[in-house]
Amino acid sequence: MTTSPSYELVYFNTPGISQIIRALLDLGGADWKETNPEDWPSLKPTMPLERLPVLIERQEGKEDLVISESSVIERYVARKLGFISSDPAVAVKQEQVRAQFDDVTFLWMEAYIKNNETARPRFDELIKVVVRKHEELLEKNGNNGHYFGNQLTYPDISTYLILSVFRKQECDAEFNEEKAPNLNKLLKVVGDEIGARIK
Ligand SMILES: N[C@@H](CCC(=O)N[C@@H](CS)C(=O)NCC(=O)O)C(=O)O
Repeated sequence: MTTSPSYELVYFNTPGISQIIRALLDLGGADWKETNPEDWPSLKPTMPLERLPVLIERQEGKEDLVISESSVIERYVARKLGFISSDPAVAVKQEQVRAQFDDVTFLWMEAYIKNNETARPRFDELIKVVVRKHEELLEKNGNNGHYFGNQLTYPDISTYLILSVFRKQECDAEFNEEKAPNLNKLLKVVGDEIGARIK
């Protein structure tokens, strides 16, 4: 009998770039725990790329799998727990929806977390494009609060978490109800579905 794997997420005690990974593990019902380094300088050289997050997958009879890079960990976990399609042609579109937020999230961090003034107009410009493209995608899927079919998938979860953070920081002018009804529908539908199930 094959046992299910268990996971250890190693990251700092902060939401940072691990929120989507944590949510996927919770929502997928994985057996997982998180550890926060007590002495990062000593641990750093022992990590595969000397940075966090790192995910360790343990399964009886197999060598431990140790992976780095948050976006790669997200996709691995999403695939293992059934939030990415097994059809590569659909999977790549789902990953594309998530990846479209990389640049805008980077600019948001520069502008609103690091207070880099020059990043603000670039964030304002790019978020408009992202919102326009995502409104179209959601419309094409029947504006049912999901990007693909009628079920919860990786891009639903990632968009919900990213936009919720922007909204909490009051950076949501470009995706208010009036400008982005479809994204707001997604935030409501996905929030109702998973809001209480993630930390
Ligand atoms: N591209 C990497 C970036 C990783 C990264 O910047 N990690 C930071 C924390 S958010 C880190 O490990 N900082 C401590 C260090 O570099 O020593 C990823 O997405 O995983």
